[in-house]
Amino acid sequence: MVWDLFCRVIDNFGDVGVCWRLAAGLAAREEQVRLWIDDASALAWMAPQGAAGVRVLRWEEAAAAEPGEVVIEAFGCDPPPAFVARMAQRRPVPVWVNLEYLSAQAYVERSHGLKSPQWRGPGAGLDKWFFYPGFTPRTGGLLRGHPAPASPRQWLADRGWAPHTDERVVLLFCYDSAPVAPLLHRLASSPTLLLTTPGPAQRALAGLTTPACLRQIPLPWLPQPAFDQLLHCTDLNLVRGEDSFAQAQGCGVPFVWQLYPQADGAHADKLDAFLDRFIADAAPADAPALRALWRAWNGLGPWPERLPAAPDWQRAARAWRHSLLQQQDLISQLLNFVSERR
Ligand code: TRH
Repeated sequence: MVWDLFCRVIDNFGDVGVCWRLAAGLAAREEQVRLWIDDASALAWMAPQGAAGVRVLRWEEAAAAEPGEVVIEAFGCDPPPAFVARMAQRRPVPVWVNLEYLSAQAYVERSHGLKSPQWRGPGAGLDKWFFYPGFTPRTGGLLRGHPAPASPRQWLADRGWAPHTDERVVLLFCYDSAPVAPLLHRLASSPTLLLTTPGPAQRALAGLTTPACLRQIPLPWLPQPAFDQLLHCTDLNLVRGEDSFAQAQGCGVPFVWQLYPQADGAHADKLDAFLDRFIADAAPADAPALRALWRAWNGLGPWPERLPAAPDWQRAARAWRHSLLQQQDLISQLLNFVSERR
């Protein structure tokens, strides 16, 4: 089938990151994907080779296009009205799916799969379906990334990022608001190689004196497959937003999430909702310290004295990965969801 995937880049890279991963994943299942995007600039480093089966097209050109069998509206981005009008004229009408943001909150299970009949506007008569990613069988699941490299240590060494024998490897991908200084202070308890992503992470380190036993290697922007693999090669991943957060969970490596800050503080509920599930399922030994660390990293509470102990944290991360592997991945679920509604 032909899938029209609409992506409007708000800021940062999650919108395009999720949409690219979805587009490439659908194309890998022999679907034909047209990615209509208003700002494709990040794809230059995120997907330098593109993907067979995916055409990246300019948003404004969609108005003149004939809709395919499926239209995916990412994060409620409102496809161009002229395109929606053509959808209403098409026979059979396309399956129209709104792909929502990822959250562990209870509303997701209540909302996933609901139909929203369109009474007014260019799409009058069409049904829009809500599809929510999530962590439980009553959600649409998660987009799965690229698998671990055969030898993580060799993968790092091939790129000049190999740790010294006694160093743990930590990836830092964060927003400008991240409290990096107290994090470095706690990482300094043992030799650490800190791999920093471009932008806020590297800017934060530039402004700080790094502790003696902490060594930084600034990374370039990596193509998404390489970034996925990197997450498998570390001992701790500090991730952010939506897609790197989702990918880190598939690695069985301890992770800390910095949420996209929301003015009304809604991100605090999102954080607690996820941690409630993670703690209930993976049962980390030092749950209070883990929750304190996550809240402190998001500016929502005081720092714990030390980081959770690594061996148990690794066990919990592997347990969580195992739980997530029990659910069907998002692309498989989306394919079924669409074929049931055609
Ligand atoms: O960049 P983000 O903060 O994106 C955010 C969130 O998606 C948030 O939900 C959304 O509301 C906001 O954008 C508008 O973090 P995220 O979601 O992890 O997206 C980053 C993408 O970039 C992800 O797909 C991973 C990819 N990436 C690479 O491919 N290479 C890299 O080197 C790095 C650092 C990231």
